[in-house]
Amino acid sequence: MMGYQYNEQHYKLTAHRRQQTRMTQVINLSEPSPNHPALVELAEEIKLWGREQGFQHIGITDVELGKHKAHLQDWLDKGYHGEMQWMTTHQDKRNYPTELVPNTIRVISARMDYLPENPQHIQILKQKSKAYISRYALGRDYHKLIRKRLGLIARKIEQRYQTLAAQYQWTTNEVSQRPFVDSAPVLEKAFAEKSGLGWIGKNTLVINKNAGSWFFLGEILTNIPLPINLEIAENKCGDCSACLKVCPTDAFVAPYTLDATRCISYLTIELKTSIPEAFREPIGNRIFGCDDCQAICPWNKYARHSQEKDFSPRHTLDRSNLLELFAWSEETYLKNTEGSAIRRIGYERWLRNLAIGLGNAPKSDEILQALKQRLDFPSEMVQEHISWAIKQQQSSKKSRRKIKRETE
Ligand code: B12
Ligand code: SF4
Ligand code: SF4
Repeated sequence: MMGYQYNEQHYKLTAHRRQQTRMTQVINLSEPSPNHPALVELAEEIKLWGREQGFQHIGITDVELGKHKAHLQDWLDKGYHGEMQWMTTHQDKRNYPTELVPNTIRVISARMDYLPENPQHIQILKQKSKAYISRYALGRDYHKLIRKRLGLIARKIEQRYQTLAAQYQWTTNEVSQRPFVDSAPVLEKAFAEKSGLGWIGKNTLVINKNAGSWFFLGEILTNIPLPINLEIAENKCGDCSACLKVCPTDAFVAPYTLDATRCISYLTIELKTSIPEAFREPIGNRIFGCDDCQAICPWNKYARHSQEKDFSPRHTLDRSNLLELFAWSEETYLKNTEGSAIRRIGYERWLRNLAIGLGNAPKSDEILQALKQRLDFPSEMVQEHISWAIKQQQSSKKSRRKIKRETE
């Protein structure tokens, strides 16, 4: 804390000078206010530093979550989080960021685009012998990259703020900040919307009218009273409901509400156990995540391709054959997914997901043989999925590409 240094010399000043000094004391002891020109300038600098670090949009907001707290509670009460138990813990931290990082009063939200050049979603989804991997997971894991870049920005903010605090003799010169990406108890989409990065669409993702939704979010929680964004982006979903209709597993209970337990992203990435049979055919060749409710969104015609080299597809994962990936040994899997988000599901779930893809692939002896050869893999879950895939390969029934909630 910066304090005013009381000095005996003051007594020697004339009455006039003494009054002047008292006025200066008041100014010296002031708290920085969000409309202080130096903080307005700092907010602009943060946006510039964001661009330098590869972020396309930075916005600043306060910590009030309003309606989002109730929405989250309702979602959890209905069990839409499934096995994601971590969504039910630390609710105080999720609802009140100051419980996560003490003294937080602002959230600096950041957007980083990830769509690679020539994403070919539809082409790969249609070629059923190919593996479809969500376009966000083709390159380097975004968590480390974004957290590191946000950390660099946070350090710059701290240094600049401390210089300003000394210059203006603000009472608070201690900076408390932390960067977050994805896995922490932070309602990232709510803060992004409040920061002006876009609106939360019916598909529950944040959409920007000039950039679509193919981006990651990250944030810095800070105690610096920066000026906040006051303009929330207008919701431009209108009468559209394309995302709700396209979902292969009918995972949207209503616009803006997703039952995660039906979402292919949850089933292939989050779910650690067996994938319920009803969802296996609609999963098709999606072996890691799903992009359908984004790919269909008309606002994504404005999406920009990422310039980030680290997000470029590795090991041709954007267009690999299912059989080729199924042939990877655990060692190859670990080597080829090093530093990638795909690593987190582990080899067992990797094979589980690939077995579903192969069960849905065009009938072929090569696939049947490859499946049979793996039947001795030491995991009951994998064996059961392979057996299912073999049955599918041998069946003459046409696979269902979609299921509806009511028909279950
Ligand atoms: C849990 C989670 C999932 C779960 C659940 C998804 C979900 N919709 O909640 C699963 C595993 C299914 C998932 C999937 C995906 N995810 Co995800 N996921 C998260 C995570 C960790 C938490 C999200 C959360 O808080 N959910 C809780 C529920 C309650 O939120 P919600 O349904 O969106 O509801 C909010 C609002 O919509 C609103 N609301 C709720 N109900 C209603 C009702 C009405 C009427 C209204 C008006 C508003 C409203 O209030 C809620 C609270 O803000 C965030 C990271 C983070 N820490 O925030 C990433 C995050 C949301 N995921 C992300 C991504 C990229 C994906 C996928 C595209 C990945 C993929 N390709 O497979 C898919 C997309 C699926 C989809 N349509 O959402 C990005 C989204 C970026 C963006 N542009 O918005 C995030 C922000 C990660 C990141 N740091 O970039 N994800
Ligand atoms: S990611 Fe796929 S499965 Fe999940 S809600 Fe979107 S379209 Fe449905
Ligand atoms: S597809 Fe249509 S309804 Fe869905 S998020 Fe995009 S604009 Fe909104």
